[in-house]
Amino acid sequence: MELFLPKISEQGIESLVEDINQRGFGVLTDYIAPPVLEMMRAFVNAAVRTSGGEYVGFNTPKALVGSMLDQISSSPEFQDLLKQIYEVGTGKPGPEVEFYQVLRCLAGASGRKHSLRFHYDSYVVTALIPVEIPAEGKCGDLIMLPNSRNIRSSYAVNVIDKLLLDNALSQFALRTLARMNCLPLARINPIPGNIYFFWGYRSIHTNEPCDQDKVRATALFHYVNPHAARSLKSGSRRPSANGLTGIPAMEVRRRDLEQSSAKTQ
Ligand SMILES: O=C(O)CCC(=O)C(=O)O
Ligand SMILES: [Fe+2]
Repeated sequence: MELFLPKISEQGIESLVEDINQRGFGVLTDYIAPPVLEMMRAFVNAAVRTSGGEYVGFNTPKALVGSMLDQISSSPEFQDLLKQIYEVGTGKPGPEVEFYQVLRCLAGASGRKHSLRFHYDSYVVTALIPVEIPAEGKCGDLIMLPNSRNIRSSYAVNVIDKLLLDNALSQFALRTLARMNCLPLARINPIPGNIYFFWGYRSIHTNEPCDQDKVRATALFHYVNPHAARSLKSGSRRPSANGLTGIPAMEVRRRDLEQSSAKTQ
């Protein structure tokens, strides 16, 4: 199927960036055409069936062939969109680098392990395409403390930020405060068809769990790791050969901590 993505005007990009800066996220409605969304859903449903109704994740374009998500990341319009958001948001030229692309399918009891893990992404721009979101009950909102840090000039400071967040005490405190409504959280109830953008590197964020008998699938596109050169030197993990991330949550967090990515290798 041919992929058609709407072209976003310069003004459209500017208002997206303003939204990301002001309220934590920007959204383009009806960005993904219904037949394309159907193909993504068919891919997700087949993957969840194969995994016996449990969590499954993918993190390479190769593993996503047939889902249309590989075509999105290689689309010049889409690449340009993220590049422009980066450029308007940071005032720096957007480098020609590939996205670090992930598809996460939350399902079954294991879906919980992949929820409520507050983190910073390793990449400046995060684009999120909701593929399958439960229509009722707990649907797994994305919650965030928008723009809670700046882009660190030093890799070491970035690691310290992550260590301060990636420990049982901080995670417990954030979960408790979030439950008590004591945090200035931005909340996204993602609507399939739309695409959402936020500064993943700068914002503490996570998804809430969804009901175990439902599927919640989101595709993520990450752009520009500010510490890519440093991450390369420190040696990063490669995604598995088949791009299937069956990664236990701890490893996802370690992956983030180590700044490893498909892109930097
Ligand atoms: O699935 C989501 O809503 C967010 C996932 C996320 O933050 C990530 O994979 O880095
Ligand atoms: Fe994230």
